[in-house]
Amino acid sequence: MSLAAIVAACGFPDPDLDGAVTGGEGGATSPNDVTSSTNDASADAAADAPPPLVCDDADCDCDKDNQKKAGVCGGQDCYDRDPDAKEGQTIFITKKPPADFDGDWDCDKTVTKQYAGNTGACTTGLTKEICESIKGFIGQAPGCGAQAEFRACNWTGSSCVESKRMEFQGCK
Ligand SMILES: [Ca+2]
Ligand SMILES: [Ca+2]
Repeated sequence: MSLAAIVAACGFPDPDLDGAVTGGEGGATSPNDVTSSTNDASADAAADAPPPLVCDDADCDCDKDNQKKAGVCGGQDCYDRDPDAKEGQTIFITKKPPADFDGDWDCDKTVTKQYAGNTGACTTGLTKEICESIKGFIGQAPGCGAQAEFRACNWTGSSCVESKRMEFQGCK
């Protein structure tokens, strides 16, 4: 009897075809690309690094630094979760290494810190050359990516003058 009616009542997929054109005319993003040129001299990208990449074991270059990872892939990249870590890295990296990485950013199997600690004072009577070579942390050298008080000596033409600042320890 009313079987057909029941099937009819239940069986219709809702043909909601009206919503085909959604969202209007391809959202034109504002061309006012405000590339802020506020010259921030203190914009050293240190401190908190982004979390390490999540990688597939089969991916031989997960961080896309153009070096295959060491081990199974036979490459030179000692840490394939961050493109800053690669063989031949020339600069000292001042961000904190991730928990599973020691800061050997150039993959030469040794963590080299950029600056030493217990740096000598900018005393009078130094030559220009020696004065300008004094640069380092005032106390103990902090760990990779950590910050501490830093001293640099500058030659003014006649004397050796100290400048202090907070500085991040670079490593490679
Ligand atoms: Ca890498
Ligand atoms: Ca190294």
